[in-house]
Order: sequence, then C-alpha cells, then structure tokens
Amino acid sequence: MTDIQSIVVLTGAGISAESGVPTFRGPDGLWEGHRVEDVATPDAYARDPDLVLDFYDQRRANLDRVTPNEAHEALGRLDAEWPGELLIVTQNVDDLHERGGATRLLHMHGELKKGWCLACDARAPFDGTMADRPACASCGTAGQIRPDIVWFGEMPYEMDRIDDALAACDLFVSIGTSGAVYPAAGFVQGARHHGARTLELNLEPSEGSIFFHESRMGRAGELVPAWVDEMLG
Ligand code: BV8
Repeated sequence: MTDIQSIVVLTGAGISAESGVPTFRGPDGLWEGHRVEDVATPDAYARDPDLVLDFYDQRRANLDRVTPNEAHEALGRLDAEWPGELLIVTQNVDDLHERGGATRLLHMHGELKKGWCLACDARAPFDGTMADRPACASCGTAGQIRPDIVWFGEMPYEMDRIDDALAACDLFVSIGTSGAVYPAAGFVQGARHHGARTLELNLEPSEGSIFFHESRMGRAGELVPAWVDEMLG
C-alpha cells in the first residue's frame, strides 16, 4: 500500500448496521415496512407528506439511540492519521461518521439532521419533528420544511467534487453497500477507469463485486479496523 496517496471511501447502510440502524434491502426488501417508492420520492412527499415526514422523523429520532461502531471509529482514525488525500463519501443520512470522528466527509444523499425550507430555499441543521410543520428559522414560514435528503429522481449532492476525487484517487474502497443505486453504484467503474485500485468490504457480494480488484466478505466492524491498520502500517 506504499504507492497509495489519495483514497476515496464510499459507505452505505451496511457500515451502520452494527450500530442498530436498519439497512434498506434487508430480507424483506422494504424500507422499515415501507416500499421505497412510497417514502423516498418527491411524488410520495407530494402525495402523502404526513407519511413521508413521519418516516424521516422516526429515523431522525432513532439517531439519539444509536452510537458509532468500530467501523465508523476506524475511519475516524484513518481521517486523523492519513497524511495523503482522503474523501469519505457516504450514501447514509445518519450522523454516525461525524460522531465516529470523520471530518473529510460528504453526504451525497443528504442528512436526517438537516432541513430544507421550500419557501426560502434555506438549508439548515434540523432536529425534532417535521410532521408538526414547524416554522422556518430563516423566513418564518410554517409547514414548508422538508427533509434535506436526496430522493429517487433527485440529483445527489456535490457530484463534481466526487467525480474529481474519483478521477484522482489511487485507491477506492466501498464499504457496506449493495451497489443497487446510481450514481453511487457506478463509482467503482469510474475510479477503475482512472487507474485506481478498487477494494470492496461487505457482508456479502454486492451487485458491483465484479468491478472490484479485491472483495473481502465479512462484518464492517471487523474488516474496516483491520483495513485501516493495514493502511496506517
Ligand atoms: C439520480 C436517501 C438523476 C434516502 C437514497 C435505472 C437504471 C439505473 C438508474 C436508475 C434507473 N431508474 C432510476 C434510476 C436512478 C435511481 C436509481 O439508481 N434507482 C435504482 C433503484 C435502480 N437513482 C436516483 O434516482 C438518484 N438520482 O439518478 O438523479 C438526475 C439527473 C439529473 C437531474 C436530476 C436527477 C438518487 C438516488 C438516491 C436515493 N436516496 N437514500 C433515504 O435514506 O431515505 S438511496 C439509498 O439506497 C441509500 O442512500 C443508498 O444510496 C441506496 C442503497 O442502499 P445501501 O446503502 O447500499 O444499503 P442496502 O440496504 O441496499 O445494502 C446494504 C449492504 O450492506 C448490503 O450489501 C449488505 O450485505 C451489507 N451489510 C449489511 N450488514 C453489514 C453489511 N456490510 C458490512 N457489515 C455489515 N454488518
């Protein structure tokens, strides 16, 4: 690993699983009892805002009951000690990477603890519940705050920054994601196209496993600390 200077890490729900945060495509394939189309799309929000707001209110409230696991903390250690370039791109909307010490971090699908006011377009930290239609701290309008979360059909955040990092990285590591959703699922091909080594750490083969030079199967809580120890020598 001596010729590695720049690293991009992509994480998905699997890295938070051992913290007790449910993944999306579990055995029943539903998102906490919901079909993804019924809760994670702009149409769903327009059609049934109470259902959507409550779905996210529950997940936001759950954050106070979960803590970072060894995988989050290992990435926090890598972030603190890695002398080269590092960007952790998470598909997760929880705050466990931050709480595990990550700072060179980007939430490409937004965050549970952020709100977006559709009246004044302000995005701001948000805790509490949206179902009771709180007023916006910036413009005072009530009932216009939606989750600052990227739904299906919406453009993920900071794609230019991600694409630049993928083009420049020597190593791309994917942790705890099924490789089911684009554009994140295509990052491995982009990185590989630019000559990066590619490594997958996952409980089971993902839909994109064939694109990785190396795949290690197991729990993130075991594989990520071991990999970080390798990198920090
Ligand atoms: C866009 C936030 C365009 C919401 C999420 C047809 C073909 C290709 C693409 C499309 C298509 N039709 C539509 C599309 C586009 C669509 C898409 O990809 N659809 C899929 C279903 C085919 N994508 C989009 O719409 C994206 N936007 O394309 O915009 C555009 C262009 C111009 C202008 C405007 C728009 C936006 C997608 C973002 C949706 N939002 N999340 C929320 O959280 O509620 S997606 C959500 O699912 C996640 O964020 C993540 O991205 C995705 C996959 O979830 P995972 O994180 O991978 O979790 P999952 O449960 O699936 O897997 C967990 C994995 O962990 C498993 O492999 C498991 O084995 C492993 N695991 C479990 N435990 C452990 C573990 N691993 C290690 N240790 C453990 N302990």
